[in-house]
Amino acid sequence: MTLSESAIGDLAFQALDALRIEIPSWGFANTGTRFGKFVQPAAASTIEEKFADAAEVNRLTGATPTLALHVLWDLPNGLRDVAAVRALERRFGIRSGSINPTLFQDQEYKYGSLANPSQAIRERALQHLLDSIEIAKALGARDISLWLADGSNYPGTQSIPKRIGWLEEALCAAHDHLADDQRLLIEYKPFEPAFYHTDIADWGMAAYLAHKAGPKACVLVDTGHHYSGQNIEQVVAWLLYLGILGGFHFNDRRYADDDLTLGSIDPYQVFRIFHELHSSQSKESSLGGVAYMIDQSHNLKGKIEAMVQTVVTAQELYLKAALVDRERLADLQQSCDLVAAEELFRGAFWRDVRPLALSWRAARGLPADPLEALRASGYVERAVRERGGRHAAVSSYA
Ligand code: AFD
Ligand code: MN
Ligand code: MN
Repeated sequence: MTLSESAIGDLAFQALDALRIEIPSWGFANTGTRFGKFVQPAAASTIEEKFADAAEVNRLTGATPTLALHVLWDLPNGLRDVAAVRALERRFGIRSGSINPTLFQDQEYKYGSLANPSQAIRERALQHLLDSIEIAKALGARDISLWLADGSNYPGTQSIPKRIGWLEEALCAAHDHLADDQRLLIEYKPFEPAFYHTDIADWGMAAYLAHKAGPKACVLVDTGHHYSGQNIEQVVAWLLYLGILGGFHFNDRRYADDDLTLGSIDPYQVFRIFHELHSSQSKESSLGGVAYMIDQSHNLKGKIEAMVQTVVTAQELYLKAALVDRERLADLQQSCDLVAAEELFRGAFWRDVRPLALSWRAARGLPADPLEALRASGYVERAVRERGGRHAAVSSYA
């Protein structure tokens, strides 16, 4: 028995009401590649502008109430900046989201931070992590989202096992510092900026370190942090099964950690990832515990336009996956009715959910087409006028 039209409508509204996606402060600021940066006149350069941009994305999409912050970049004075951030939260109606320590740009982290051979540098890095946890407590932020660039560039230049030991020590100390309602999300990445070994290079390493650190540690899956051909939805299924999936950094990749717009290269993979999440929900695991976060900062696309694009794409793919008839699929899987199972699964991917999204937006008082509404709002043009003097004029829609 297939899903009725009214059941589909109800499921669609439930899915879109439930989907909350965190946007990154760094996604609104000028960034670039190691080959250079093309500055944008509308780019944000203050935390106030980042909150303003986040509020605009939330006004347009209705799905992005929290803003991920990067310590040092967004809170250069640490705890002393918390009051100002709180005021911005109230002013723009956007809450602080995950707190991201910054352990990869200071000169002394050249040979690593928490896994640096120098005990003094390891201690300094750990202190920054503990300070970041304190900032998260002061902001009422649940998640500390940790990515380390630690690694090495040449064989034989570092002891991998010693670095594992130093990471265990640091992450156990950090875990003990967490409040009861906080979590430490450990992100993995196969390479870059380290090009021979990265200390936390895959989900197994991150899962081990999370297990070692304690029950409030979990794994963060950045969808761009996998080798070509890797079955990411299988990793997601394993982490859900183990109960240690903390969340995602959404973006897309063609070759490496390209931070392209989610779904721009492989939307079917995003659909398959969301299917694993919806399926785990049917196993009473708490989907609410999984943090959906975007990690992108476009060099060429207009910053706010690209963020709206990512959110709308995530909503559509999440909705497609929500409408898989999972009961029927389970029966077909059980009976190994391969083609029928595949046709049901990929048929859900090919369903055009834009009419359902449109009626949800209408029901929630949101613009029918968030991208068009952004263009019609003149928000970017105002930002260019207010901020553009800082940079060479480059059209943000070029
Ligand atoms: C870079 C890293 C990693 C991290 C992000 C924010 O590759 O994804 O989460 O910066 O610090 O993209
Ligand atoms: Mn990331
Ligand atoms: Mn990345």
